[in-house]
Amino acid sequence: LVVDTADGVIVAVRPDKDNPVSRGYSCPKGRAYGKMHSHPDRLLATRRRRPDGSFEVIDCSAAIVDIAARLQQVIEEHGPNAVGVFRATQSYFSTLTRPSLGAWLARVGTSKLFSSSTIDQSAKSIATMRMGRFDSGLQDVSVSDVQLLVGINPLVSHIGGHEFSFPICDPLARLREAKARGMKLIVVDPRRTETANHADVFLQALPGEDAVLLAAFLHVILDEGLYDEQFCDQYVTGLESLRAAVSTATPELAAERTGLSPGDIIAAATLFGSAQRGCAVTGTGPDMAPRSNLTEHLVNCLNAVGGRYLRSGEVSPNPGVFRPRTRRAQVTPPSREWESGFRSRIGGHGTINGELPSAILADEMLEPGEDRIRALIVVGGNPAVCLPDQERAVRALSSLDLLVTIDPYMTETARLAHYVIAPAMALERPDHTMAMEVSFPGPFAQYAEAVVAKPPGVVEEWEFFWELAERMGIPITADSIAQAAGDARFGSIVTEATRTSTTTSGKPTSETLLARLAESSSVPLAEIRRHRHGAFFDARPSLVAEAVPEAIGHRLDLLPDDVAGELAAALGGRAEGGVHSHLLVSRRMRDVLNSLGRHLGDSPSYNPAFMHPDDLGALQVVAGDSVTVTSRYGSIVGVVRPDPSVRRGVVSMSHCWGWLPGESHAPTDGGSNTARLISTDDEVESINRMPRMSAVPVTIEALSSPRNDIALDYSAPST
Ligand SMILES: Nc1nc2c(c(=O)[nH]1)N[C@H]1C(S)=C(S)[C@@H](COP(=O)(O)OP(=O)(O)OC[C@H]3O[C@@H](n4cnc5c(=O)[nH]c(N)nc54)[C@H](O)[C@@H]3O)O[C@H]1N2
Ligand SMILES: Nc1nc2c(c(=O)[nH]1)N[C@H]1C(S)=C(S)[C@@H](COP(=O)(O)OP(=O)(O)OC[C@H]3O[C@@H](n4cnc5c(=O)[nH]c(N)nc54)[C@H](O)[C@@H]3O)O[C@H]1N2
Ligand SMILES: [Mo]
Repeated sequence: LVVDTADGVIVAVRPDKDNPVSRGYSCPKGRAYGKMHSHPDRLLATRRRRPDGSFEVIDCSAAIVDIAARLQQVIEEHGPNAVGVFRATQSYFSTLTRPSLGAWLARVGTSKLFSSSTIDQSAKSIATMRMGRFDSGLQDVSVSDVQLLVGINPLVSHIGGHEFSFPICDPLARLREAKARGMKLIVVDPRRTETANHADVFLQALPGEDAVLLAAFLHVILDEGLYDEQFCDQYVTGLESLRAAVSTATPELAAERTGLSPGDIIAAATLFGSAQRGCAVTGTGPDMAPRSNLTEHLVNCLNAVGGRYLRSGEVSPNPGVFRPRTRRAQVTPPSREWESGFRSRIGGHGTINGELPSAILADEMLEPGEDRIRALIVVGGNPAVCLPDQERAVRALSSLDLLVTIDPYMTETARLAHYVIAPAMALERPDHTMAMEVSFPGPFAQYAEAVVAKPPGVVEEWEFFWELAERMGIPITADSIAQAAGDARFGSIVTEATRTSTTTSGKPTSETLLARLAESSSVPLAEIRRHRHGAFFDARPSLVAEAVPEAIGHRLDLLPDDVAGELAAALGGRAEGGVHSHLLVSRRMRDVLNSLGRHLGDSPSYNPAFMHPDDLGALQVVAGDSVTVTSRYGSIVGVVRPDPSVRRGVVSMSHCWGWLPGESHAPTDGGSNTARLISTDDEVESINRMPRMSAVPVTIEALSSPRNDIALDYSAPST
């Protein structure tokens, strides 16, 4: 982005034509950055909640002294596991945040780390840890003859990186380039999405049955011999068991489950299987629907039997810059992290990438017990609206001895907090691309100075953890932060050395810390800084290397026992959910990022219930009318909007909207919270306890007083 300033104030945010990744592309959320910084609702100082519920401004350092004392008391009385952290979307966008949090967590010694990823796409981690990973990476959109996209809409979501085939920037241009080369696009989605509009084959499947659909793809591909025998001989195990397991996954069965025709399923599977190169990828759709862990496993099986990975000697598109790595044509075997180490007292869950499942977070706060979470720090997230089962989540957040959130706005979560720390926003701090570099299409790096001065009352997230650690008598250091950044998960897991380091050093500046993290870079930071618009640092193309000797003989496990059981259950029957009229699916909206940006003025003021016009006709409602959307677990009001791109029988609504339970508003003022329709106990996946957050069975009924000018608590509609 290019930012214009006048007298130290942001006046415009524009795309950067000279940036080789974005090439002059920008998304509306990026262009809104200026507004987000200077919005009248922006917090410019820390707040503390008074006993009467109102908030007072307090000096940040004084707040940190209080918070440190209260945390120490909790730890003394109940141990470190009474302290929890929820880190979410905005903690990923500044390089120093997660490593400093990781270094602090290691010193505290708590295992209670939660994040948005276990209510997002952690099925991908489960699948990788159950099957193993081929380290060279997938044949992505830039080198493919075919792409199979299942429940992902990169043209709007900009979801990107090595797991997603698309880079995060300028997805439409990249798709067009690939299609001009002859790439065929297959899209599976209950909505004809912006991405599906470019598909050669669009399968408008009913949601929630992707596992059976993909099993049928495998059935066709293995039957017709459309797989890579040589690759399978060398790198997989379980091929014959998989073949037997999908023998009953006929195109007819998948057709019955998904509402597609057997012929269309066979044609799509054949197109995918007979292409030479290209992979299958998913987004949030299948990972939020039932059987998400199985679905991801079958996606990986499709890629594995086809050998859809880069081979040694091929160009490795993104070897990284700040975190350089050699990609190798070899298998990292299954790891099943959750089977050893810490177990949660709620549900007995192990960790996934060092984190516990967020579906147990509310119970971890509510259920009596010694290591009950009594103090929670929230970093860049809004758990009061994002956690499934909102009522329980808010009850839990309200029950804490100490809730601290670092957030530039007075969000629903902030209103429940004891302290709200006002952070510096993106344009007020220097940063580089270390944390994001896997999302770029090549070895891109950029360093950006702060564009405008940091307002006096705000701190960077890393400074908060630095000062907090110091006040708690467990200092963190530039070295320990760098170590946490050096971890494969960028700040999740921390080594023994970090845990025990006690040497204090003077507080660095952001610049020196960023430089410390860049010491492992393949290009000197000074050289990166010379390219103000960023650059690809690939003087010599990096090639995929041969396997290391220890990795020879490692194989991808196509059908571990637990997956076999899940597959048999999926083929045995639909993921039913009682009597219902529609299936609710998740979706992203263009101008908002989860709960962020709802109040900026340009974006819609609520999250419409998008439905097919014929479904609206059947309900005798018209655009703007209110309906109740009722699941087995809760009920909300939605304001309908006709959308012929949505399959009949499906309602598509975005998440992280709405108010706190009990607050009364017109449905068009702030929208409604779909998390109220979700259970964290029933219909959850094993291992990561992922709730059923898409393909949720709901009954839709017209409200007797359908106009939206009525004020009501949308949680308890008065029909
Ligand atoms: N503008 C904008 N961009 C965003 C976000 C945002 O809020 N706004 N959020 C960001 C975040 S946090 C994330 S995780 C990513 C997500 O990135 P994506 O996953 O690409 O986001 P969605 O638009 O929700 O796309 C999911 C698609 O899955 C479909 N779907 C739902 N259920 C099913 C199902 O059972 N089966 C199949 N096959 N499809 C299904 C939906 O119709 C939808 O089109 O986006 C990121 N980008
Ligand atoms: N029912 C249902 N629930 C869902 C989903 C769904 O599809 N359906 N999607 C799930 C997914 S994929 C995700 S990722 C989660 C999202 O859950 P969260 O990540 O918790 O939600 P966000 O709204 O992205 O929260 C980001 C917060 O960071 C704040 N923020 C903005 N800028 C900064 C900054 O510079 N520093 C700091 N510290 N904070 C900042 C914002 O004000 C906001 O409160 O929701 C999940 N929940
Ligand atoms: Mo997400």
